[in-house]
Amino acid sequence: MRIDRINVYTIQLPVKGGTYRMASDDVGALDSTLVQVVTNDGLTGWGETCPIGPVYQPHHALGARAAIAEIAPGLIGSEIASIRLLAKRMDERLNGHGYAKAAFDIAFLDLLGQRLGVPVSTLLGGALADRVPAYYSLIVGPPEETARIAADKVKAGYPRLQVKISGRNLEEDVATVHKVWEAVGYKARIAVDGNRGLTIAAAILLDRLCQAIPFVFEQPCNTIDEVATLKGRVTHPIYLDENTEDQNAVLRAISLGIADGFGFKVTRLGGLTKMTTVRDLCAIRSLPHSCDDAWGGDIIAAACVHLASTVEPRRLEGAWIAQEYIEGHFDAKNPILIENGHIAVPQLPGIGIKPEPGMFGEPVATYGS
Ligand code: 0XW
Ligand code: MG
Repeated sequence: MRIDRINVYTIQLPVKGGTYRMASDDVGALDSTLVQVVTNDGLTGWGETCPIGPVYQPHHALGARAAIAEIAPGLIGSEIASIRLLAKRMDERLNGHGYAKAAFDIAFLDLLGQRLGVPVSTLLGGALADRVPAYYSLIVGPPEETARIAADKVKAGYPRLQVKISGRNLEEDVATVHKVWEAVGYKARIAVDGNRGLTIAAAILLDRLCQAIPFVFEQPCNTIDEVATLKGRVTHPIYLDENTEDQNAVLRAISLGIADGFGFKVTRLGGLTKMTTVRDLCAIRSLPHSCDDAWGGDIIAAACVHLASTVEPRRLEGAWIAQEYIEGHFDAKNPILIENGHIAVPQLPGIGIKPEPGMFGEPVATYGS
């Protein structure tokens, strides 16, 4: 099975409700990039990468497409057999840019799964469950309203909530955390996500002012070094998200003991294959983590769910997919759906998503024949 052609498509994914608000940025529509890898024996594999705007991480949609333009010509004619060899080939074309390579990694696993007749979860080591928990992300908003949505989402079955804070005064952040806790109590696990926005001082004060509330503190400050200084000065467990820019950052955070868990993004870590390494490092140290991406449609959602199904359930902080914030699906027959706060793991061979023909329009780039 050799690669004959690579088509690159784009789709705009507008945010339901208008704005997704985080400390680091407000976004209104996300620009997703899809790669379609066509083989000489007529199989088609799909991958996707969709940064949540250009500010959240050092990634952006045009950057992904520029990186794909460097990589794609060198992949034409390659055998889809060894994922490692394909990764090596991509590294020989371009240094870094894992978030673009991730789209290819997903497409290669999709093809290999179809060829072998197994779902991608099997290629990642094997599923431990046939459905995985999701979590709901509450955007930065007024305390009362945030608490009301939190209570609704718990009623809808979500076992975990992420409360976004920062980018405003401390009083509102503290009030939001208290109101959400009063509204949901122990009915859901809570993460409080600063999205890099708090100073060290503000993180310490928020920790003290919410002392009795059980939550994990996600990416409170901008850098790994700032977050490291919080260790021993705050009482809430600390999770890293944005700072885990690659596998090495995860290894460093684990070995320095500065993270109690992680919010992982599949494309930021360079794809599903690279994620299996950090997943296993976390298993060695009993560290919890989520299986998310920053944004994206059903292909990214499926990738997150396949990966999440391979994580020991007691350490799985859920899969975050953008479904609650976007309209429609790529594959009407097999959409990735959150039901009762959980997501069924696709059982079809490959990634389990076949976008409707023509739904992305004409390719923005084509490589090969
Ligand atoms: C909740 N998310 C997974 C979606 C947005 O990309 C932000 C992100 C996070 O945890 O920071
Ligand atoms: Mg986060």
